[in-house]
Amino acid sequence: SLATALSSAALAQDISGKVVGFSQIGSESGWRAAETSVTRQEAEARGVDLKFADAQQKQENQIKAIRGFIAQGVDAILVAPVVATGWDEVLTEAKEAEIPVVLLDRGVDAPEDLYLTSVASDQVEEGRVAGQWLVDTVGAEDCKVVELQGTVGSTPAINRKQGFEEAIAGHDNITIARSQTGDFTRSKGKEVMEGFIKAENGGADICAVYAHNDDMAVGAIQAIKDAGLKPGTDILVVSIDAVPDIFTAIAAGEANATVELTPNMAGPAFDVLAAYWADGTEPEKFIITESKLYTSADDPAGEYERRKDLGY
Ligand code: GZL
Repeated sequence: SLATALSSAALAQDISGKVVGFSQIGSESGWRAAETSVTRQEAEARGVDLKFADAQQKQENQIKAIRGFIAQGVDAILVAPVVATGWDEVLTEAKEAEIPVVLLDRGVDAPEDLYLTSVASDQVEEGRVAGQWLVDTVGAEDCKVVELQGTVGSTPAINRKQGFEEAIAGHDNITIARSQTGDFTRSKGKEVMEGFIKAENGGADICAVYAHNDDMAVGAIQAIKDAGLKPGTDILVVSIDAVPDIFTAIAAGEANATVELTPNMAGPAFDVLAAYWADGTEPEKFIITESKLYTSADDPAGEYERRKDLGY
């Protein structure tokens, strides 16, 4: 399992018995559920006592949880910050309590000395990879795109929009006609796509949907089918996360491309914490995970098998 992929350095620095608080956003997407599952596995493999708090996507619940961890005197705090702003005060309280904070999978607009490190993908690059796939696929053909954005104010939503726009800039045949948040969920993604279809001639004028995560893409696929259109051919589908269900859709020809986001942000987090606890080693401030493109040419059925047991 992922837990056996421990780096030798991490194994060398025994951190069993450490208590780590984890302020998780919630379970808005399959990817988030997998991140939680893998984090529990990585903690268990290291003998770390993980205190888990689910915020139901509310920042105030995350702030409350972090204050609780500080009061408990935990050895470190992991935070997946639901939005980018509003963290300075609570992160300062953690710093004053000398409790290291590691950010997972999203960033914050706060001074970098308020957290030990951030483990995340380059979300602008994810958007670029998705946009470049569309540029390469449509060539000179006109292509009207509709965009399902992630959670408003979150770094993935801001950055994935920026990256996609960078990739299609200079290709005037590709335009983003409509863009709205689906909050990273299947249900909202389906609902917003239904609105886009109604507004665009029953979907006949839509060439592609770009979804900031696979869950919204899966919702959009259902809306496209309900409208009597073929997802993957009448309307191209490109998204991000590489969850098992998007590989099922790609194998069926109902989705076209996804950009991988590893759910294992906790492994690198525990590795740098082990070094920090051992001798105060300060890690690099940003640990960037890989963003790999997958299409129907990349054994989607096999990729489904490789991911199906990771807790999505
Ligand atoms: C991105 C992460 C996003 C995923 C979504 O790093 O924060 O949040 O892409 C999840 O699936 O909801």
